[in-house]
Amino acid sequence: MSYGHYDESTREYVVTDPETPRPWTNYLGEGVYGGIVTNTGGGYSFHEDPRNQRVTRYRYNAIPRDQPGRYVYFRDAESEEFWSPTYQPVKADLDDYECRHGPGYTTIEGSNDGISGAITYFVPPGETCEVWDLELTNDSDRERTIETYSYVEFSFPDAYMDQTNLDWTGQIMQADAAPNRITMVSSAMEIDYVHATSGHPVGFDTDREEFVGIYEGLESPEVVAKGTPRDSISTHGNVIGSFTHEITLEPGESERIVYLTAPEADDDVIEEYTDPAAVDEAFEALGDDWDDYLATMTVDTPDENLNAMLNVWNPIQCRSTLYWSRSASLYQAGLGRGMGTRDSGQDTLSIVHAVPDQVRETLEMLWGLQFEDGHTWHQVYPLSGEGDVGIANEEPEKPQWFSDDHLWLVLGTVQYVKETGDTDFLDREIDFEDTDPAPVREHIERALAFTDEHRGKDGLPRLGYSDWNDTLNADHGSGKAASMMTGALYCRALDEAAGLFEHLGKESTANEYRADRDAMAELIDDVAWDGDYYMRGYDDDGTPIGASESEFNQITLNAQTWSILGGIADQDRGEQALSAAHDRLNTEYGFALIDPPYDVEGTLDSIGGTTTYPPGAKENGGIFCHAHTWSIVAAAMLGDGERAHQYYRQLNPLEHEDIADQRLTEPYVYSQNVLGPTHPDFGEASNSWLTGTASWAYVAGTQYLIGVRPTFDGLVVDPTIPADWDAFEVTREFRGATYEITVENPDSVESGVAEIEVDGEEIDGDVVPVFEDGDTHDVRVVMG
Ligand code: IFM
Repeated sequence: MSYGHYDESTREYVVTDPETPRPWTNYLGEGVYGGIVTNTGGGYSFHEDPRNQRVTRYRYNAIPRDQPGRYVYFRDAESEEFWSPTYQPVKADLDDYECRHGPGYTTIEGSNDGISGAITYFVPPGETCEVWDLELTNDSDRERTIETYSYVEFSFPDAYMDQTNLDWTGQIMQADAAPNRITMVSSAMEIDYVHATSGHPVGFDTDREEFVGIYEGLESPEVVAKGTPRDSISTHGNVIGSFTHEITLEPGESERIVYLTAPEADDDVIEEYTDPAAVDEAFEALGDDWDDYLATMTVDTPDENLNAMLNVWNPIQCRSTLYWSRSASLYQAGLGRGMGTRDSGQDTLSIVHAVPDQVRETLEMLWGLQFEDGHTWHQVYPLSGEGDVGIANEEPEKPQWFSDDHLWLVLGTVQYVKETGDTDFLDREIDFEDTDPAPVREHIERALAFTDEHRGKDGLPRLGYSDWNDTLNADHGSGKAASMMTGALYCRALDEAAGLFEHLGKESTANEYRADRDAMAELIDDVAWDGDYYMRGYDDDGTPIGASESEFNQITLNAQTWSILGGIADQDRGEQALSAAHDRLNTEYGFALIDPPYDVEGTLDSIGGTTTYPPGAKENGGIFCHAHTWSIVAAAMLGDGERAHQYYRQLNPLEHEDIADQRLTEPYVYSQNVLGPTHPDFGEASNSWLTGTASWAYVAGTQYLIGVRPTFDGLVVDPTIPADWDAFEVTREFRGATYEITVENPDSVESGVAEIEVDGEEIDGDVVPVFEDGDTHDVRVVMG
């Protein structure tokens, strides 16, 4: 069953049935003021920090799952019937319904008995407010009078307090109302949240209980049912913003009402964005901004679903993850997690060509979380800059550091320099948590040194609280627990750092890092090779994890993929390892993370969090989509275009449109996980939007399948594709020039480049040069 379709002409995902299997969401804003909006108008907003500056409220774990939201009720003055053009919250049948999720905006249109309402929600570029632009149309053949009632429910800024300390927050928040403007204020704190509107409201409400009624719900608020706004002023309790307009329309006539919600009552902003002309201008500016962003790389291949993802929805999702890390979605409540060092470090890898400044700022923030010894805080609250060990807090007796966090920052930083050529960034002085500031290059050196100096059994990197797998908590302090995956990540980071230092003319450091890389790669290849594939590491007793001798978890995906990504396996072992993973772990929906999953009574203390999940869920044998992306990269690195493409398609959400009832999550963005083959709900996905899957799926698609990768000296074009792709095109912006790339595949190969012409001239080697001239350059690549 499908609930909508992708519209290539508008780049929108069009939802045609309001009762999607889960609320299907979109993100508003450009990382400062942000919001989540669902296909029925649900969702919530925040300013800079979803935990500490929440603007509108969300009811966690409620039914329906997305309420409250940004609603406008319609009521026919004659029939006294009321409904929501967004379907929710009234849930009255609509004659027509359509939700169009586009880049940075959502439009929901619903009509009932000849009256249609279309609401477009967006955040004007550069502003700290959200606009709801409502157009009401009389499609019937008689004059109609419609009353409209907006509804927004404010949150106390500290979203955790808002849920837990009602005794306090419920007394200190009060409302004020002036014509066209409702504010939530507090005499104790500087709070000035506002809901404003255009036109001539005939009434308002600011008190939730007055508006809704104590024994009613949002589906049938008393004020709307009776058709009489109460002009209520909330002196305590729950503050809402609601304006009532009364609109009389002749047949065929339309009228617009604009609403604004913001965390501060700035007169100029309110005046500007309650003026429909200014709203039109802002919406156009938003479109231009997204056009520019999405134009930085486009592809035209024989796979239309891949095109749609790489050109539109995957970079949209990557922008949201770079803005909000894993903090606020319908799955992550925005209460307990700030930005993750590991998570945001990986988010910087994908769209650095499109938003280099933002990537640099993110890296600066993340390097500022590093300690003198080289490890970093695990997470940070962006507003306060306060770092934290995150989930390690729950088990203070275990190491309070993670073996991988700092290494992702090395990859992100080198990728930033390759993309931009900005080597000055390496000289930028950034604070440590516990010692004097030092240039970024020294932060890199300390990160690598930390891993070098913290070893477990056999000299593999010590595990710490966990590695990439948050739920592998096997390090209890004996010094034996170790991670092959961190070892492979370390190899990749050393290799990247060696290239960087060579580029800077620091040959001896580069050579040292190459030697360290070779030593670690040899060591892993020696101690972690299990006969047919690589094992995953050791627990605190030195017992192998993810090895053929194990009772559970005899093989793990990450050990196989990272043996290739880390440059450890040679071609033979790489093929063997990936084939073993394919045979043991691959399913129609992608790779399970481990097999067999742990199936134990209680939990296994020697492994930790993984064993708290039932078999087939999340890290315990679920299809971990983030980890699956590395199978695409690994297959491409082995030159296996058929497999790389097969694995890409297995993950692509648009390929799952027709099984939406099984899948549940949005078919236009990646989810974090899918329940695995041993789970009764095999195929059901969860945690869409804010996941490392987004960044790595984009890296896998653009840099490995399509094969366009930045280097210090230019762009490499090195595709790995299915043999039956006979040609494809790419447009890529790189260091101030546009590259129009045509790839031809006359011999139906899967990888290999025979010839490259740039502006009609054949070049030596495979690196297309840097031009920095603002011009467009034609690149012709012939595979063979
Ligand atoms: O790598 C982690 C990520 O940081 C948070 N979600 C789960 C992943 C795997 O454990």
